Amino acid sequence: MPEEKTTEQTHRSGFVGIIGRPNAGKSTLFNQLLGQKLSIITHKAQTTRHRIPGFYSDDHCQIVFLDTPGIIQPAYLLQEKMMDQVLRLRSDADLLVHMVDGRRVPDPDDVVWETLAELKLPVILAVNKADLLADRAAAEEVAATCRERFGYADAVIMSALEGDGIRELVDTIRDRLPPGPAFYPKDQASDLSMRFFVSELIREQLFLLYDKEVPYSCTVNVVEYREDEAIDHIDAEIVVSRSSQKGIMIGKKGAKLKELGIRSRKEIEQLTGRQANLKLFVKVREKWREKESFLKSYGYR
Ligand SMILES: Nc1nc2c(ncn2[C@@H]2O[C@H](COP(=O)(O)OP(=O)(O)OP(=O)(O)O)[C@@H](O)[C@H]2O)c(=O)[nH]1
Ligand SMILES: [Mg+2]
Repeated sequence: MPEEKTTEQTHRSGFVGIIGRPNAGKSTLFNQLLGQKLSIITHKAQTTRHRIPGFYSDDHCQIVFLDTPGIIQPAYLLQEKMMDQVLRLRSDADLLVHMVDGRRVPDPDDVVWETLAELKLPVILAVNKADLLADRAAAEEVAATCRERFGYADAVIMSALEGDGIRELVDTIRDRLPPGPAFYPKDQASDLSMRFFVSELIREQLFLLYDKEVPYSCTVNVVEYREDEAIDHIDAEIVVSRSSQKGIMIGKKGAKLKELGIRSRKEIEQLTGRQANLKLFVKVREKWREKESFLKSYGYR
């Protein structure tokens, strides 16, 4: 039987927030859905700090996925801003995907359940990291436990890392979206600037290269982005929150900062497909994570 043709009346579109505890695999899923690396991924918790839109388009639908920071109980203003990005979904999203690391179902008193209730939207459960579970039955058991704690509209078992279950998830989402036209041209992937993606790639390498609390005390700010014919000239500040962190950032004879620059440049060149001349500077902004004006100027609104 020929596939039913999508018409203006049957085309679907909507906004879908991806939420869950830190490290559940939200950004891994987001990138898999979009077929490209828009969000940064590390093995460390609280990698994502912003709400990042990514546009999934096919002949039948357009889904604006919103990657979000992991849900936590905020301890300082930056974390409050991160949680605002999640709570804002209440008015901006049609539907949520709640991603759970199959090995770590949140406890009944976890802030995640409260947040889900607060958002008042239909939620699809995604039991992730199925590749690390014994078998399908173990994943089904995780889904059943989650369903005792929240009234999900549907559930999917997946491995975002291996790309398993992605198709099923997209089909499940599409069936629940309202009819409507595309919001963006179908070949567009996001509406954030190249400056933003570049600063994120540097932050990713920073998370991977530095230990303990240092990555959590830093942000990256692209201050100059100039395209020449053959090469992009990019200047970026690494902002730290204490003067003692400046030395750690730079390392002996500047070796650590140099390494960060080399690794970041490779990632940036892969994203842009162009040569990059990247310069990094370290700047101390005492307690920037707790100050509204700094947060605002570094894009944490
Ligand atoms: N084995 C396995 N690892 C996964 C899977 N999905 C994600 N990971 C890993 O889990 C870690 C966290 O992944 P992220 O995608 O950054 O998780 P996140 O939920 O976006 O984390 P935050 O941004 O910190 O909230 C990374 O090391 C991923 O490679 C999966 O399906 N299987
Ligand atoms: Mg993330």
